[in-house]
Amino acid sequence: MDVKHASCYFCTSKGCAMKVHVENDQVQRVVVDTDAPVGPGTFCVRPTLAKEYQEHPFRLSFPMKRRGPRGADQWEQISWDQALNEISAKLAAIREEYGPEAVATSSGTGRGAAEFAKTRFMNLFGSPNRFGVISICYAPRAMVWFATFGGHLVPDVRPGTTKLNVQWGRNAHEGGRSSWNSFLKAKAAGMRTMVVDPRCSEPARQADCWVQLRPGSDLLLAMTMMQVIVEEDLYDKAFIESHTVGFEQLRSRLLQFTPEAVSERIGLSPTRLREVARFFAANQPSTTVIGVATEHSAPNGIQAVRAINLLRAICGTVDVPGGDLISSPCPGFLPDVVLEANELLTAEQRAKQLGSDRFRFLGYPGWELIEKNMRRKWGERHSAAVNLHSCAHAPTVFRAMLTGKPYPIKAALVSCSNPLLSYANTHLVHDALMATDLLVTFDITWTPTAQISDYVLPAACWMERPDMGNFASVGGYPLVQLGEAAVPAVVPGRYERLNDYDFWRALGLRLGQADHWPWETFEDLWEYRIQEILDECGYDSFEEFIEKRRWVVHPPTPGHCAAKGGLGTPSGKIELWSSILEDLGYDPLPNYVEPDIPAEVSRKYPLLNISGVRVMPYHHSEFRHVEGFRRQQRDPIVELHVDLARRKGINDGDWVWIESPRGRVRQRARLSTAFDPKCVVTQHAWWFPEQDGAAPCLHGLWQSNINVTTDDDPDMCDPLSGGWPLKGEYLRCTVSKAPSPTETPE
Ligand SMILES: Nc1nc2c(c(=O)[nH]1)N[C@H]1C(S)=C(S)[C@@H](COP(=O)(O)OP(=O)(O)OC[C@H]3O[C@@H](n4cnc5c(=O)[nH]c(N)nc54)[C@H](O)[C@@H]3O)O[C@H]1N2
Ligand SMILES: Nc1nc2c(c(=O)[nH]1)N[C@H]1C(S)=C(S)[C@@H](COP(=O)(O)OP(=O)(O)OC[C@H]3O[C@@H](n4cnc5c(=O)[nH]c(N)nc54)[C@H](O)[C@@H]3O)O[C@H]1N2
Ligand SMILES: [Mo]
Repeated sequence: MDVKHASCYFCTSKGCAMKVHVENDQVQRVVVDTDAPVGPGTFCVRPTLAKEYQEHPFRLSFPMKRRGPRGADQWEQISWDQALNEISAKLAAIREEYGPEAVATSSGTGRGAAEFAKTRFMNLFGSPNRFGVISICYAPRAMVWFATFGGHLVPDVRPGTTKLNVQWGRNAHEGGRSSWNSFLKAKAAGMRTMVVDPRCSEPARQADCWVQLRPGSDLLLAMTMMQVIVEEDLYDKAFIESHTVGFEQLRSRLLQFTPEAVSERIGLSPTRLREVARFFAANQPSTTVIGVATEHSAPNGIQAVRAINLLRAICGTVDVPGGDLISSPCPGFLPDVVLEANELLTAEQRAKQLGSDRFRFLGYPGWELIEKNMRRKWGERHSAAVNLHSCAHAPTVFRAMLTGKPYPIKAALVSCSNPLLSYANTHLVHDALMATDLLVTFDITWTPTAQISDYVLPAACWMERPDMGNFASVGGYPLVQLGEAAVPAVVPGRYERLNDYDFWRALGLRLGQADHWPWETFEDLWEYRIQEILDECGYDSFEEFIEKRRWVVHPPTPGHCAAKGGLGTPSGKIELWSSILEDLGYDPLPNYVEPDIPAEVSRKYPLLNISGVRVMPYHHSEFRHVEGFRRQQRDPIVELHVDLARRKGINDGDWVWIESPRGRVRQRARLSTAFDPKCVVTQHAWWFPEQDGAAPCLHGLWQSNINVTTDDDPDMCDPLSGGWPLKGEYLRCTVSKAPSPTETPE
């Protein structure tokens, strides 16, 4: 039996090192490589289910072309050549008639390190309309770092130095097993812990300080903590003096955020707010991880992220040992940004990116300002990749598909994403995708989105391709941790899959891009990216690197603030007052925007829906088809406070309607006392592969998928990122007892 070293992509962007035991090109067993710098330790159950996943009959194995009307679940198996020839001919015709911008791509949470290839394809094709969930996940948080600190922040959890570990709107217990590992280690090493969460999550339960705020009030909390810290003289004057700009403006802004002024909206007493601020200030240096809940809390999401970062800055815990360090690119490695061919998309085409006139921070306007400064600090090989830091605004793209305004979007290429489950307002997304002339889904398994597509193409999974964690390519941590394909992507007669890189290249070759894809295989590409590292180690090839080394790590170091030229921001300092936001026409300091909710809506839908809390072992919409995963949780769960449940006559295990102005779905009740009775906690991305694939069922798409109830009205989106509300004041609902879906499928 062979042991292959692969990079796991069962979840977001981690690329944990795995040992895959293989016999006759078949996976036998997968175990975590505990020697690697990054891994889940012993916490992750997913590797034990890898074999079942890789071999599953629900996987896509050959290209499929629709027969009959869209959604009829009638398919013809075709060859890759036929599929790619027909799709590229259609794309060329659309480009001819409507312009390249009429072709859009959808991206998900970043599955594998080939998103740069999609961007390269689109830049060469001439379209700026790559849209994706990056509008609501990680990218805006990182853009705030870039605008404020000129680089990524990474926690330097250092026993003996770090005093406090903060998890702000983050539940590493379910969502990130490697960070859960480090949370436990921090506790064991005697550090204090603080968790900011409306819900008593597992980290909150174990924390020294749990701050139970009202959903969506993070900006107010961070601002009032700063107000107290400044008023009580608990901030780091020397650090502010030497390394920041805009403190006086910030100080004036803080005056309106006294604990008394914000107490009611946060749901904590002024005394408690002062206690929390003092606890934070007294325990420095600290490290803070900010979770996705902030980005999901329009309209105050991205400015909340700013406020939390300013809080760290005024306490002097950035760029110092035991605090949050500013991360540099990995020496010798070519990051995504140099492979994206960004220079080939003209200014004229960039200006057409949908939604970027309104949501400028995450469109080209914001990216171009940031990129200029990142380049000054870090050179060509900085980590502000376009695929992760600039995109079209998905809700605006969907509306263009439906209305042809401001111009038509005729084709959508979907890969690494499942739009019918992951974007808000599923009815609108469904109608928009149905309105296109060409819909292609390139995925690992059948999905509801695949079911309404014209072409459904089989993607290689992580065991079938070489890959690397996103750290040094976009994630900003100077770690290259590579893996090889454990089994082939093509086994004649059994399956013919392509990895994402090969797919975009193959499409590009058919659309006049032949000069721009010199790397024939994904392995060639990796070899090119690590050539300097290979030279330094004296290795000849990618294969030799895998055999002898597999990872290179250069841990970040402190001292960038004081370095010559300073930081990668316009002033070279930490920008408390952001000149980039000012240039984009935004408030350069965090400010609170009052959510605009009609009285009738808040009366009819009084509950705040915390949608999409993570649960192991699922990852968004994935794995529902794998019995080994499903056995661990069969049905979608809505958590209800016992008082609310009692009032509504709902018992533990009952099915429950969750209803909003957009629609209603059913999940099963689990009663709890871990949060305020005005909140409900729902799971997202549920569908049922065992149900009929044909429309209207689409594998149970409409039964429990919480995004049937969420909204993506651009007026509700975050003014900076365009992120749609998935938590916070704008996501309201009501609940009632429902019949079981098996009795009344509706
Ligand atoms: N209501 C609500 N909605 C949410 C959230 C929430 O909290 N609440 N969370 C949001 C967040 S943060 C995110 S990141 C998004 C996630 O949104 P998505 O990333 O769209 O997640 P999935 O819906 O699971 O879709 C991923 C698809 O990619 C496929 N896939 C996996 N790996 C590969 C690969 O290597 N190649 C190819 N071609 N395909 C692959 C999977 O099989 C799956 O069908 O959901 C968002 N949606
Ligand atoms: N098992 C599993 N793990 C995953 C994923 C998955 O689908 N499944 N998805 C991955 C992805 S793409 C992402 S983005 C991450 C997300 O992971 P996290 O960033 O940890 O996000 P969540 O788990 O959605 O929420 C974390 C906590 O935020 C709290 N919260 C809700 N609203 C608010 C609020 O307004 N303010 C504050 N401060 N807290 C709030 C919730 O109660 C929850 O406990 O998880 C990743 N890991
Ligand atoms: Mo995410």
